[in-house]
Amino acid sequence: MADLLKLLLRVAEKAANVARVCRQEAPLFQLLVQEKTGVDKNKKFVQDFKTLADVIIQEMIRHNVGAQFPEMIGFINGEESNKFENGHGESVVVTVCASEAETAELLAKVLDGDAMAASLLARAIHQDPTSIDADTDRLSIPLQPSQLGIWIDPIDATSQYIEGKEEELQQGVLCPSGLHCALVLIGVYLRSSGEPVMGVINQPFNHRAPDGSGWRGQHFWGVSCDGLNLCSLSRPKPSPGPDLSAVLSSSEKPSVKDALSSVCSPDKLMYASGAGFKFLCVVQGLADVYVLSEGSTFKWDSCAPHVLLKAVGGGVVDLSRALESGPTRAELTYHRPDGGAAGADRWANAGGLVGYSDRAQLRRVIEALRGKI
Ligand code: 2IP
Ligand code: CA
Repeated sequence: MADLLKLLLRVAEKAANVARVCRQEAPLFQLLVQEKTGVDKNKKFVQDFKTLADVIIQEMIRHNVGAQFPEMIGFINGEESNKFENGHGESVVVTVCASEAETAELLAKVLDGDAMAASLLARAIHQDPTSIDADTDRLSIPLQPSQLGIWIDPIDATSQYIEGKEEELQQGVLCPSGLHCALVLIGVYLRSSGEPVMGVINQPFNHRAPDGSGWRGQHFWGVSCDGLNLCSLSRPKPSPGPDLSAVLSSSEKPSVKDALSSVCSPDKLMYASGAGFKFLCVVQGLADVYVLSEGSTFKWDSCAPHVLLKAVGGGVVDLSRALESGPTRAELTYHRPDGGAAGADRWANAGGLVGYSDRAQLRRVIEALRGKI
C-alpha cells in the first residue's frame, strides 16, 4: 500500500493548492473574506463559499482515491457533506466532473453564476500538483484497500484560514495562531478494529517562497500497523527538566489548567489554534502533550495526526476513558459512531483526548488530572 500513501500525499498537495488559490486569486479571496465584513446580502452565500472550498477539496480527495482504489468507495468520509444549498436555496450535489469545464459549470451553479471564480476553482481541482518529494516508493506496507476507511478534514482550523494572519515560523518555537495552523488532514484506519494506520498532514501555508511567488507548504506522513512504525519526522525529544509542556485549546476549562500546573510550569502551558495543529506541535516536539477535556474534536481532526504520534512511540487516548480505567486501553478508534448522538456528533471524540509522544509523560498527565476535572 505504498501507492496509497503516495496518492494521499499527492491529493493532499492538490488540496493545499486549492486552499492557496482561494486566498491568492482575488475573485475567490473576495468571496472568502466578505464574511468578515458582514455584508449581509451575501452572508449566507459567502459562508457557503468557505464551506464550498471544503466540500470541493473533500470531493476531490474522495474522487481521486475512489478512482485508484474502488474497494474503498463508500468508506471515504469527512467533515462535510457534498449536498450543497446555494444562496438561492437550490440544492446542488458537488462532485468533481470528468473535465475541468464540466466542474466549472457545476461550481458556477453554486457560486451564483460567478464564472470567473468557478473556473479558477475548477482549474485548481483538475491541476496535477508538482512532484511530491517523499521517498515512499520502496516502502512495503502490509495493508489491503478493502480493509481500510479514510477520514478527511479538508481544511482544519477554518477560523485561522479565513483570518489569514501571516507569521514567520521559527525552528523549535510554537507559534499559536495564523495561516500555518490551517492543515489538510487525511487519516486511514482499519474498518475492523478502527485502529489508525496511515496519516498525511499538509500545511499549505508553511512559508512564503523567497522569490515572492507565493506560499509554499510542507507535508508530514506516518504509517503504523503490524509493528511497522514509520514517520517523516523523527521521534521528538521530551522537553528538558522535570516539567512537562502542554498545548491547549484557548477555550480549555480553568480546572484543567489548574490540575496541569502540578506537572507543567506556567510558562510551559501553551495555547494554539487548530486541533490538527496542536497534534502536529506534539509530533514536532514543540509540546509534550495536547490535552483537551471537551468533546469539540471529531474523527477527521484526530485520525491522521494519531498515526504520526503512534509512529513516533505515542498516540491519542480518550481522556475520560483513560481517567476511568487507566491509559493502557484508551486509544481512540475510528470505525464506530456514537449511537447515542446525531449528525456529526456521532463522530465526535466525546470524551476529550490527550495526544502524546511518550507513554511515561501520558501517565503523569492522567495522574495529574484524575479526580480534578
Ligand atoms: C476545528 C478546529 C478548531 C478546534 C475545533 C476543531 O475544526 O480545529 O480550531 O478548536 O475543536 O473541531 P480549537 O482551535 O479551540 O482547538 P474545523 O476548523 O475544521 O471546524
Ligand atoms: Ca477540523
